[in-house]
Amino acid sequence: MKWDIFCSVVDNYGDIGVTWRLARQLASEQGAAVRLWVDDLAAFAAICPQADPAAEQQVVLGVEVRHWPRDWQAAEPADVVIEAFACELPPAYVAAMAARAQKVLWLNLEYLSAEDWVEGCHGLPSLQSNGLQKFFFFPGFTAGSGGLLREGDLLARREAFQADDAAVWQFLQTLGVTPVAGARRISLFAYENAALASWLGALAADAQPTQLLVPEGRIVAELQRWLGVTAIKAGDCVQRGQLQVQVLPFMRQEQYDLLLWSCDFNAVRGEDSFLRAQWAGQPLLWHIYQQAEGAHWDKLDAFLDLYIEGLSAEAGAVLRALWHAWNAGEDMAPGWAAVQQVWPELAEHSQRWALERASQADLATALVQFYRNWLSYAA
Ligand code: TRH
Repeated sequence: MKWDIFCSVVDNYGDIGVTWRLARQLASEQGAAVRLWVDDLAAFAAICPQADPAAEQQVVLGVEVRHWPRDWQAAEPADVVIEAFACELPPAYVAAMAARAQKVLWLNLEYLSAEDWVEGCHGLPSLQSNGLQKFFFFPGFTAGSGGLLREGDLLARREAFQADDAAVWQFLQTLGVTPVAGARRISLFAYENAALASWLGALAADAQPTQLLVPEGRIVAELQRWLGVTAIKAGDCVQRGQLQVQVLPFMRQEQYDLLLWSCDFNAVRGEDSFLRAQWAGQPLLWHIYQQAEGAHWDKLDAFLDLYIEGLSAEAGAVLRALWHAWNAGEDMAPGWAAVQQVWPELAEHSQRWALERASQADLATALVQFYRNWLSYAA
């Protein structure tokens, strides 16, 4: 079973983050021979530093990673071709797909969304001008969707890690973090956000101490402004009231997962970190990727509608208010105070949510199943 996955890095790390996880899982769990074509190897090397950003071709953790050059060089198409997030395949490659004696399954992997229409569109074919069919594959949170990226042993590994204080401590030490006794540990990964100052203010004034861990990235400039410092870099640690802020280096993707597992609360963004925070089984705060004409608000509320099922009306409303304030750049103080009142319920719910979603077939398994079904139909 040969797979080609094409990833065009639009901005940030979500496109490469998702396709890299998928490629690895298809190779390690599904026995697939995977080529991952990436047009921006520097973004790849940021989440996977053992990769060589200058190599046209390399094998990393069982995946053949290829630079996707502007001037496309002919390559034999695989059995299954995934274009991630509607990136446009090289026309010569598409022509080769059409000319291949053995049929090729062509899939467009879409962005993750909890919106209702996803189930209705998942798996639909679209006839292309060259006679090929392209299928739309939608990841999602419900049974009628393509499922969520989740390695087979993910929850077991996470549970074992979280149950082992020494492992958590040891991991944090590798990042240069010394846990603060009695403090709530929070990770922060977000886009620029006008709500940050009010949240930091609330944390600094809180009765309980907080240790805030911030991988270097787009939020750091606002962090500096609030702290009143001109430059803050990885390794720096600053105390304001009850809040200790530590900036961390941007880390390898596997380490970032461990960071999420090591925290009591995770502020995440985009698509991949958002999902990984759910698998961490801890309460989370989502900074959604902004879309034109505010289209992201429907996406945010669709997720919340699903996520708060099973929570009390009060806890659901509190969570929604907090997420809305964060995404609207509004005052976080009232929402953060309200969240403290329902914290145990939110914490328990986060565990349950992860377990329930894990009962669904994962995305890689669903893709392989889709291919098998297609084969029996195409034969
Ligand atoms: O980087 P993002 O903002 O990506 C976004 C979204 O995917 C969005 O949907 C898309 O349209 C846009 O890009 C173009 O956030 P996301 O999806 O969480 O991806 C971040 C990746 O970076 C994820 O795989 C985790 C990884 N990461 C590390 O490997 N190390 C780190 O230190 C951190 C903070 C993240």
